[in-house]
This record gives sequence, structure tokens and C-alpha cells, in this order.
Amino acid sequence: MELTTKDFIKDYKNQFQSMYAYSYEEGSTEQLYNALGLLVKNYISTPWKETRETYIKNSVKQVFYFSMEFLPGRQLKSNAYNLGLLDTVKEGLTELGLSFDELSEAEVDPALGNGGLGRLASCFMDSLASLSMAGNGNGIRYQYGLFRQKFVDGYQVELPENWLRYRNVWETSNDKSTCMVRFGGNVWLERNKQGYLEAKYENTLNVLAVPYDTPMVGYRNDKVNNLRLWSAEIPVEEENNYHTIEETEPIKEITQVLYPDDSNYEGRLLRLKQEYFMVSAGVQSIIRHFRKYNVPRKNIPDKVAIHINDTHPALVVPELMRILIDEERLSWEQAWEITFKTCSYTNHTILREALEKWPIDMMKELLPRIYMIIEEINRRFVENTLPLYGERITWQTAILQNGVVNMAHMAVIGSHSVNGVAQLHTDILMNDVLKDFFELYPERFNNKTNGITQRRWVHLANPGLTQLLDDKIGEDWKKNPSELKVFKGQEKDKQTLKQLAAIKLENKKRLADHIEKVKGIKVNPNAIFDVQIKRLHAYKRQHLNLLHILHRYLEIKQNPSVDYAPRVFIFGAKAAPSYLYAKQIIKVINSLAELVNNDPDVGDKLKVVFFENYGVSLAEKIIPAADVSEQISLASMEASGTSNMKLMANGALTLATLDGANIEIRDFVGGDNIFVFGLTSPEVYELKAAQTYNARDLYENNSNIHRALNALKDGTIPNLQDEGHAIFESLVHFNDEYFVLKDFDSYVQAQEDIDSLYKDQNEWTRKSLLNIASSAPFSADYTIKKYADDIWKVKSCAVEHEGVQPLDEPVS
Ligand code: 26W
Repeated sequence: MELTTKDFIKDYKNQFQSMYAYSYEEGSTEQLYNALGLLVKNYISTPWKETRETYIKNSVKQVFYFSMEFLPGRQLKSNAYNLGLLDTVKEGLTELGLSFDELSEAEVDPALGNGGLGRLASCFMDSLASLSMAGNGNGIRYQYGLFRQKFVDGYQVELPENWLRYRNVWETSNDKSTCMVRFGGNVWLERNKQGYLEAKYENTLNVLAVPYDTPMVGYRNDKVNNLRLWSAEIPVEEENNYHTIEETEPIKEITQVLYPDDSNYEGRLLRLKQEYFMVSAGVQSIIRHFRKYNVPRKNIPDKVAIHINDTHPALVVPELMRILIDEERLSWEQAWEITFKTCSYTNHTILREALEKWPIDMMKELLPRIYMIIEEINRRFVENTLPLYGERITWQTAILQNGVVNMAHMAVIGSHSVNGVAQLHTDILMNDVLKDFFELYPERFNNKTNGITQRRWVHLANPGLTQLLDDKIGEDWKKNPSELKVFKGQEKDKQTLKQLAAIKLENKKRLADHIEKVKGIKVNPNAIFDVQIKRLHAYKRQHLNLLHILHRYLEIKQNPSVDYAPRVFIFGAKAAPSYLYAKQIIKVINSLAELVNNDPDVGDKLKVVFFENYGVSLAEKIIPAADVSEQISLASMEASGTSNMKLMANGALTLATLDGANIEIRDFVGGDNIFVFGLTSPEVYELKAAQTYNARDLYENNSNIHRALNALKDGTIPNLQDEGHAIFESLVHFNDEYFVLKDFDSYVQAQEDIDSLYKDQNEWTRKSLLNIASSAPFSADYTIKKYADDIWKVKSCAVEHEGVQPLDEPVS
């Protein structure tokens, strides 16, 4: 988009005045931010409108990405950047005596997700728009996002994240496109005059679904897609039935808060309500389009792809069936063929406790018609499968099992594609977790290794590196990440290595200032910045990292001349509020930080920094400053990981188990440019199957482990209640479920290898360069291209599509 600094300044002054009726000079940072955001939003409105019309004119197939979570991060900088206006805006503001960075820090970070799954959805939105593909997000507009994390005496405390208390300049409430979602009541089928079986409802709770649309701006391509987030409201015509605030609760509560659990299915009724609310509103608004422009329903699979992001939106399958049968009067067979061809499912975790299995009674009670349809889907599945595959497989794969509705089974049965998010993960799905389904439907299974949008995670988060790449290999890498490999040619160029090291040091100094500001800890920017940033979960083994730090501390105390390179261990991690063990690990890390950071014998040889309230915006500050990327999950447990990709693209060296996408990172960067340790996935499977693992043996026979574990409970770490004991017990008495002690020695060895390499800064920086140059395969643009080609069958809309029946109007 063309805009001169002069025009921008004029627009901004007008914008501010029109909003606040006084001059910008008197504006508060928040007001100045709001005016800037709304102005950029206005610039977006034209390409947003034209994009919708282009998709109509070319009647392109559209993707609808259904997800209970999105983690877009702050949008001002990325929107201005993708529009090609960032430099102009920065210049204009400077002329007005304002600082862009200061204003953009005033933007709230919409925490509408827990972690990997939510952020991946937002990276995918950015890539879909930047690839000119018609990609729409469909989710929930939670009033309260993921809790704000505070540490009180080292303990995690959760505070409400009322992100909408500030104005959200990016959303538009689109109340001409509302839908009605019904819950509960009695439902029965009745044959009407035309002989059709009609679904009759009474005493249902009717909830008005109001869509809020947020623009998803493509990178320098004038394309703007839509993220539609639904909010639950009282139906206007029923307002008189609600006399008190309390009475409105059953409706208001539906989109009030995000469930802060990222790995534990709790089976709460409200969560099921949220899942159906988002699904029904989304599917209804898609079908309404076909109805409005009476496009033959059988064309749906050619015009729409609905993607089910983990099992949380799996009710899309019965909901689409409900509408096609009850409202569009299609036969079951017709409806099923459309549903099956339209839906595709991604699994993001193998954790048993994360798999959703809803009690049949709860489903029947809350969604009586949907349950009837699930029952029929299950009956027909059993009817088809039993004669061909026999009892065991049929009952193992049925949707209805022992009183529950298995959502993963429904998602697989109702989708033409099932994918994992990294090769190892997909292999585990095919050979273990979903092996019976792989036997039934091998053709549906495929792998789609995750990716990240380099626009947010490199171009914007690391402008120093971006400039160096532009200078060394030209700018094409920004549109074609594969060009990054050209940078490999610089690996021996002293000048380039010097510049790269300087950029990393610059980023570390900036982070060191931030650490001092928010944590009051002075860190040495020349130390190794060792980073572990992800949700707190035992399988991610932050407690292995903790044990190593403890080991190092005790080593330094015992022998102060030990030749360790100075280290700053940086943590960012929220624990689900009900996850006690995770919260105990947080407390122990914080108390260890207390001890280490204030011990004069240690000085800056060792510092531990645990940032509060880790999220997208903090990640953008930490990642460009990282030297070491901790990816130390027990092999087979981390489906993919995505922080590993962000840290690699910013030149950190990865310290990893061969788990999830770490394996593919190793494949692309080469075994010499990554630190691998620990059991492999097959070894983990063997050890689990053998049931011979004895953690106590390791405690008693490994002096380093013995010393470190004892320090957890012998008072070495101050200010602990029972948290140290709890970790000790879980490892020694409860036999260390995630084999932390088993991988301890090779982890310590790998950490020492890192120390010795860091002493050779040139070699370190050369390997850092090779990681940057090898990170292109993990661009979300490539991941999305594969989803589009293999699963959704959509094309980028830049070019005209020959021979496709033009659709009259877009989805409204
Ligand atoms: C029902 C509660 C619940 C909520 C969220 C269970 C499971 C989830 C998510 C699937 C957890 C999640 O975020 N998984 C992560 O997804 C990333 C994106 O694919 C992967 O990179 C991570 O490895 C995976 O843990």
C-alpha cells in the first residue's frame, strides 16, 4: 500500500482528533496507541473488502480453521509491517515526537490460547493470508484470556486476564451475521406433511452467537483474511425472559473464560458448551452462505475445507450432519459424503490425559440432537467395520465406548485426513496411539510438520539479523525462505560472523536491560543465555533443567575454579492452575534462583531468571537473545514443539532429545550443529515396556544425582515448604515417570560440550549461522502449502482459477 509520511501524519492527526476531540499532543500513551491502531485498521479496510470480493469473483475454495485457541500476539507492528507501512509509520511518529515502540508496547497481547496449539493457529493465519489463500479462523472471543501469572514468594498466582478492559481496535462486531445456538431441551423426530423426518425442539436454552471479525493481513500482497471469534449474548427477542444478571449467567458464562489447561481434559460441562457454541456458530455461518446464494450443497466439499484443530472442535462432524439432514433435507448418505470430504483433523498430543472423552449422559443432556446423530454415526461405523475387521478393532475404534464419546475417534471417522505435527509424532499415531485406525484407513494418515511465521519471529523480533541477511543475501528470503540457505555460503566469512555475533550480543544486552528492569537481576550479556520457554509440564522436563542447574551450583560451591562458561538460565512457563506438581517445580526453580543469584561464591558464573507471565510478546523479546534452546522433553512425548523452530531461526543452538521436530531440526542442520542427548523414542518405548526402570538405583549409585536430589530436601535451597520433597518423592519413590534421572548424565555431558564450544566464539557463531541458514523448512508458509496441496485442495488466489464455477457472493 502506498502512503507518504506526510499523508500518514495528516491522517494520524485527524484520526486522533476525530476520536478524542483534542490534539494528539495531549494524548495518553493508550489513546495515542488506539488512534494509531484504528488508523492502520482503516488502511486495512479496503484490501479486506477487496479480498472478500476477489474470493467471490474467483469463487475460490475457502479454508475454515476451527480452533478453541488463537494466540495472535500484538498486531499493530505486524499489521503495519505486512501492509508495507511500518517504516512510514515510524518516520511519521518520530516527526510528531512520538515513539512507535512505546505506543506498540501499550497494546494488550490477546492471550486467547494456552500454548503451542493456539500459537500455531495464529502462525497459520499469517501464512494463509501471506500466501493469498482464502483462510478463515473460527474461534471464541473469550472475555478473559489465559490467566496473568504472578510470582508471590516464588509461587505462581493466577490473576484474571481481562484483556477487553482496554479497547480492542482490531475487531469489528458483525451483528448482521449472528447465529442462534441451542442447548438442552427436548428433541424428537416427527414426520411432517411432506413425509420428512423433522427434528422438533422445546425448552432449549437459546444463545445468540455474535461474530467479531479481526483482519488477518497478508505480507505485501493486498490480501486480508478473516479471524472470526464468537461471543455469547442474550437473544434480543428473549431479553424479557431474563430479569436479573444471575439469570443471564448460563449464557454469559459460555464465552467468559479460556480453560487454562493445555494437557488435561477436565470434562467440564461449560467446556463442552464452549466447544459446541463455537462449532455450531461457525458451521451455520458457512452453510448460510450456500443457502443465501443457493449453491448446490453437494458442492460444499469443492468450496469449503473445515479443519479441526485437535479434538476440541470435533463436534463439527455431527453438527454439519445435523444441518445437512435436518435443515437442508439431504439424505444421511449425501450428508455424510459432504461432511467426510469437507473435514480434516490434526492431532497435537499423545498425552492420554489430554484426549477428550465426554460422558454420554452429559452429551445427551446438553446436545440431545447431536447425540442422536453421533449414535447413528457410531452405529453405521460399527455396521461397516465389524464384518470386515471383527470385534476387537471395531470396539477399540468405536466412538461410543464405556459410557463416553471418544472425540478423537469421531474426528478420525468423520475426516478424510488425519495428520500429526512432526514425523516422529505421526509415526507414533500410526504405530501406536491410532494404530487401529491406521489399519482401517491408512490413506487418511499423513504428516504435516509444524512451522512458524518468520515475519513475526525473525523479521520483526530480530531486525538486526534481518538487516544482516538482507545485506548478505538480498531480500528475497523474506518472501522465499528457502533462499536462506544461501547464507550458508557465509559460514567462513569472518566479517559476517563478527556481525552476527555483534547482533546476538546486542539482542542479549537489550534483554539483560529488560531482566534488570522487571526482575532486578543483573546478568552478564557475555554469558551463555540458555532458554527454556514453554508451558510447565513434567514431560517437558523443566525439572531436569533445574537438577542440572543445582548440580552446577553444587559443583561451583565445591570447586569454585571449575571451568564452567558463565550461564544465565532463562525460564518462561505457566502451569495449569490445577497442576500441583508443575506449580511445585515453579516454586523450586524460583527458590533456586534466589539462592544462586545471591551467592557471592557463584557471582555471574550462574544466574537463573524465571520471567513472570510468559506469552507471545515476551517470547519476541527473549528468543533473539538466546544462545541455547532447551528442547529436553522425554522422547516421544512432545508432538512437535515450535519454540525450537523460533530459537533455531534466531541462531540459538539446540540442546535436544530426539523428540518431535527436534529430529527434523537435526536432519536439516546436521548432527555437528546441534547437541543431542538422552533416550530415543524407541528406547523409551522399550524401557516402558520392560518395566525395569528403577530410579532409586540411579539415586543411590550416581553421586551427582544423589547430591543434587538431596539438595532438594536437605535445606540447601531456602524458603521451600514441601516442594523440594515432592519432586524428590516423584523421582525416587514414584519412579520418575519421565526418566529424568536416566537422561541426567548425558544431559550434563551435553551441557559441558556446550561450555567448551562457547569458548570458541568463532566456531559457536559459525554453527549459529548454519542454524539460521537451515531454518527455512520450518517456515509456516511451507507447512501451509503442504496442508493446502494435500489436505484442503486450495490454491493461492493470486492467480485466476480456470474452469471453476463462479460463486455469486462470499460467505457473509
Ligand atoms: C483438553 C485440554 C487440552 C488443551 C490443549 C489438551 C491439549 C491441548 C493442546 C493440544 C496442547 C498443545 O498445545 N499441544 C502442542 O501443540 C503444538 C502445536 O502442534 C506442538 O508443537 C506441541 O508439541 C504440543 O504439545
